[in-house]
Amino acid sequence: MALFVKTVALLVLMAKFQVSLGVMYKVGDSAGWTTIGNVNYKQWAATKTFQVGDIIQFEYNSQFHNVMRVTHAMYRSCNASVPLETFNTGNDSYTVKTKGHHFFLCGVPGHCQAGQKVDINVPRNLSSTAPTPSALASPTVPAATTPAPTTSTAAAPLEAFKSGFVMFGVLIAVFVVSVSGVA
Ligand SMILES: *[C@@H]1O[C@H](CO)[C@@H](O)[C@H](O)[C@H]1NC(C)=O
Ligand SMILES: *[C@@H]1O[C@H](CO)[C@@H](O)[C@H](O)[C@H]1NC(C)=O
Ligand SMILES: *[C@@H]1O[C@H](CO)[C@@H](O)[C@H](O)[C@H]1NC(C)=O
Ligand SMILES: [Cu+2]
Repeated sequence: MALFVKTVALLVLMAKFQVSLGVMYKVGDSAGWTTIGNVNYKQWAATKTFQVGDIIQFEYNSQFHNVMRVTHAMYRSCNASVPLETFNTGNDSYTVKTKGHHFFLCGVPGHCQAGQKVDINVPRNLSSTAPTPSALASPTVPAATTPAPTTSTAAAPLEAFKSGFVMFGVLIAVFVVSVSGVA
């Protein structure tokens, strides 16, 4: 029983902090990571709300491109000489582990200058309104106040799903507390 309670408690915590809810974003959507078609990666990123745990997927022809994670200065100047990380499989997944900016460019000469660069920014503020874990101790906390749906972005159904998931976690917590109270 104790293990069960711990497991459920962990699940609830994960739900609250949305640890397991990473979203996969394919850079450039169907165009992928390329210099063809003048994909506007700045615009692509601007329409997303990135969070820690999200997976950024770069799909490209590895004969022609690569992916380098770089500093802000290198990103700005398209300097690929000392990348922080290099990926070159043609299907690379980068898991966002920290808030803030994550800068990527293609290290093939000329490509970054042509616009093959992207800034994945996880706002440092985003989760500051997240409820504290005290909901576990007092399950009656009305955690179901759904985040105000933003304008018609594609992320809206996801937000609804997430808040639903959090609510589910709180329900489980209520259940566990009542069950363990009896036991
Ligand atoms: C690129 O960045 C490295 C490291 O900061 C620096 O040593 C080098 O001079 C830069 N190259 C150019 C062309 O700016
Ligand atoms: C790339 O990898 C993802 C999983 O990480 C997979 O879903 C996708 O089908 C792969 N794409 C290609 C072209 O192999
Ligand atoms: C962070 O929060 C402060 C105050 O809560 C706000 O003024 C600022 O605009 C926020 N920054 C971002 C990047 O959302
Ligand atoms: Cu390239």
